[in-house]
Amino acid sequence: MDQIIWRINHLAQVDSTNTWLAERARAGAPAGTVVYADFQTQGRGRLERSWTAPSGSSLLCSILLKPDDVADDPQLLVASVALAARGALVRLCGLRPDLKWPNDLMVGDAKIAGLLAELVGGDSPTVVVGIGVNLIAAGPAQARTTSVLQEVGVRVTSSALLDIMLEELDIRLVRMAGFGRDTVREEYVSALATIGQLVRVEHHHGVSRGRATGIDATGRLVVSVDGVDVAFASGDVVHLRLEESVIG
Ligand code: BT5
Repeated sequence: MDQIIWRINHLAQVDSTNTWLAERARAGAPAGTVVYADFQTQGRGRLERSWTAPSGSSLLCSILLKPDDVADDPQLLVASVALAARGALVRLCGLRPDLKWPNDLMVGDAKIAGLLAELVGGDSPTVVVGIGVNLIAAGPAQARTTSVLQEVGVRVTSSALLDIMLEELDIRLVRMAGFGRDTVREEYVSALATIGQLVRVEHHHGVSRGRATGIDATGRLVVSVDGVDVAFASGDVVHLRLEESVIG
């Protein structure tokens, strides 16, 4: 695969970088179009939740990918972005967050980054992958969150993180398009703090509990529920170890 050409747009303010980029995608923007903003007035999380960050405190960006160009596997594609962000943080400041399935970046039980992937309609499959990384301020007080500054005392700028993250993403997209897909999957498994944990999975059909045992070939979380392996393509995961240790 040819290396993607990144076309980077910078905005002082936008409603949501994902919304902005989805509109550009519908108007024909090519794979590799990227937008990052200093502030979002309507930053979005998954399932209609919101993502909030003070102006200039975070990397708030979205990346346009066309899976036919790079892979036909959305979950591993999104994981590639999460792993790229993690790889960039390691390079820039030595911070190595764990991943929590599907794609949160965590330091211990505090969330430092979240990802939102959205399929955009059109002739060819098009995915907008958004990521918010807390750099100099943590998230809302009601959630357990942290920032790079809080963890390692380093002020990383959003443009520096974006540049290195795209370099790291290049490496993984090339792997995904060739024979390196297993390497990406292995990196995902080794970064996921979820594997081996007792978990509660909140999904479309209800709630399941069990031990997370791995990731299948397409990136779904495999959980042993009452002795039966169940694969989840989406959902919210709670790691129960911490809750249980509080309960006793
Ligand atoms: C996510 O959703 O974690 C996906 C977040 C994606 C944000 C990026 S920013 C650039 C791009 N443009 C967008 O509009 N969105 C993407 P979810 O797993 O649903 O988590 C949402 C929850 O995280 C909220 O309900 C809060 O509890 C918490 N939260 C909100 N802001 C946060 C922050 N800055 N840091 C940590 N947690 C936060």
